[in-house]
Amino acid sequence: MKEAIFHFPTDGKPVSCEPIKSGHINETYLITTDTGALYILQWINQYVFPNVNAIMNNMSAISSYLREHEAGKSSMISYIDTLDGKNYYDDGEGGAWRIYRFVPNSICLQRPECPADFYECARAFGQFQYSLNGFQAEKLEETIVNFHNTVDRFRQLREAVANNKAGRLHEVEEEVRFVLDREEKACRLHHMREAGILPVRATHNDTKINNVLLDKDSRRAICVIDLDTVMPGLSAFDFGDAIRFGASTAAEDEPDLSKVHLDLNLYRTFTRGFLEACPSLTEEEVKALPLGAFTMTLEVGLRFLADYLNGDPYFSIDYPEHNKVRCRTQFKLIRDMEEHWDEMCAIVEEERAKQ
Ligand code: GN1
Ligand code: MG
Repeated sequence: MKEAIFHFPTDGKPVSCEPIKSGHINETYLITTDTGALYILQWINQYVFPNVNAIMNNMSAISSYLREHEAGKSSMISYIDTLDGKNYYDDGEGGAWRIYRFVPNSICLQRPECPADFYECARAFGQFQYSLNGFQAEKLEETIVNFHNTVDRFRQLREAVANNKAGRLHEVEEEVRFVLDREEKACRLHHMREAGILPVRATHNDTKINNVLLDKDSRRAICVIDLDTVMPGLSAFDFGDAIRFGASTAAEDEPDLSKVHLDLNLYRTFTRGFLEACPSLTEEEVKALPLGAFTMTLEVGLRFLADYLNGDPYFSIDYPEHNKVRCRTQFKLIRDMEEHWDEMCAIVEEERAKQ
């Protein structure tokens, strides 16, 4: 049992604590009490999120906005204050902990089991974006500075290559070249943001399918979770990250690259759900969605690669080559996107025309 749980008010006495393996950054546990109440306990990784207050402030800014403007339409999990009234528990050893009540009958998926699951996720992320349409993004703190600043991600990769800290550069020279060859296209979204062509919004920024809770029976989306990276960003980030993860035919760490493809049917399904649920996107934003998929895929591949070169300080790994395997799946998806680029753009156009 994690000691931290006893710093929160719970219905009944906590009797069991099971780790939930989901995500590469924080640690998550399911707590059961002797009255059968269920809670999710989370340890926040402060190497990645040094400013826990910023996360919690962003979350309350968003939840009060949604409560005021969207009563009943969008739901959000709410964290429970500690026994001494704080919004997280600091264990004094660099650990920050928080809890919320397990959402009854909810599941989260690592991959869509059918297109309808992915459609539900698309609607959930689209709805999240739409419901924050009037929210002033600049009210949010940057919980990770330059998180989707692709230009800065290239700088970080170059630094990792120059330092070759883990002595692994010789293993991934081809991957490094692959990324550097695509720098211009990968940084295009960032420049469009800077030029004011694309509006800056409050975005989720980590739209993996496992960040949506679905109802176990109806399979309808309940809400989006993991709001730690909600920050000012581009709608294309949320669309793109969801595609790179959920429209792939294989897991993010599939070692057999022949199994990794972009599934264009899933891509279409997601596009439809996202556009239906988020009618507030500008024409430029809709046109930029395929570029969002390309950018998010290349960027996270670059981040896995840089982490591998740095000796894996950022993403949790199950075996030494894990980040290298992850970066290769992302680059395989990029190759697929390049091959099907015109189709990707056409699908967005077709689905937009149907709205
Ligand atoms: C991390 O921990 P998780 O799975 O929610 C990462 C995302 C990456 C993702 C890759 C704060 O998210 O940016 O896209 O891994 N989150 C952070 O699977 O860096
Ligand atoms: Mg997550």
